[in-house]
Amino acid sequence: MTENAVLIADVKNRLSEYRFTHSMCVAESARSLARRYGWDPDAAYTAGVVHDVLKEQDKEETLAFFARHGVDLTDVERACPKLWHAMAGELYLRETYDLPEEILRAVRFHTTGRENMTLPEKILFIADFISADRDYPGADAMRERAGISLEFAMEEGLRFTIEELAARCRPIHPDTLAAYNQILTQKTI
Ligand code: DGI
Ligand code: FE
Ligand code: FE
Repeated sequence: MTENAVLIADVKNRLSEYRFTHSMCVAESARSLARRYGWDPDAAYTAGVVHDVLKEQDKEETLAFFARHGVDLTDVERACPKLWHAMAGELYLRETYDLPEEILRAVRFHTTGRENMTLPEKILFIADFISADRDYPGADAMRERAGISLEFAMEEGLRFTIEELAARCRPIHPDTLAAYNQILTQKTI
């Protein structure tokens, strides 16, 4: 597996200081969730470091990158550039580094979530909501939920995302809805 120092240098090079700090904070929160819920803390840290690696890449460049890789975006995906960095990030990391599949998948689904999320996918998804740099209203409530169960935090995070998108008349990706529906219908607390 590629050393963190190499990954951190790449991420630092590609992101503004603000977003680099965010990435390092997500790495810390992913590591602590991994310790709490039983994933490899080092893998979780790495996933946090790289999760937003292409977040600031130009839209045109990202579309060209998709075209080169034969990625066919759905209508919703084409309409939502905010979703691109997760899909493109996975592809970029896959072709550039030797990272475990579980990290690549966690990056791929960190923005939308999906049905049947794995533990690493859930951990990165929640780590992104509760990292130390997050100060939205409700951030502390999310941190508390994350200490109770990942699903309890996922429910709130997905509801928050869906409500905000609907309020702004934005399309909601089917994976986001599938994650939300599954969390609600399989709810145990
Ligand atoms: O990259 P970050 O800002 O750290 O966080 P993120 O990868 O969770 O991206 C959050 C953004 O993505 C936020 O503006 C909402 C948007 N988003 C998340 N799920 C969906 C979505 N946008 C659309 N249109 N549809 C979704 O299902
Ligand atoms: Fe992101
Ligand atoms: Fe992020």
